[in-house]
Amino acid sequence: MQNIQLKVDGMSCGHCVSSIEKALGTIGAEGKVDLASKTVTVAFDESKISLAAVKEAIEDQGYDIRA
Ligand SMILES: [Cu+2]
Repeated sequence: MQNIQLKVDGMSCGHCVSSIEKALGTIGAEGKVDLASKTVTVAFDESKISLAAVKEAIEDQGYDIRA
């Protein structure tokens, strides 16, 4: 398991939290959103899921990844 933290712009409420966490769950990753620090912590198996796919899942929901 790989654990990464991404800075994500545009998250503001519980809906954002659930849509991002759900989108990550859909690709088999486990996401945890922290609104206060605007970060998403993602745990995923890098042998099955690429970092690009993780980022894409978040961006597809309409959010911008800063780092
Ligand atoms: Cu929201």
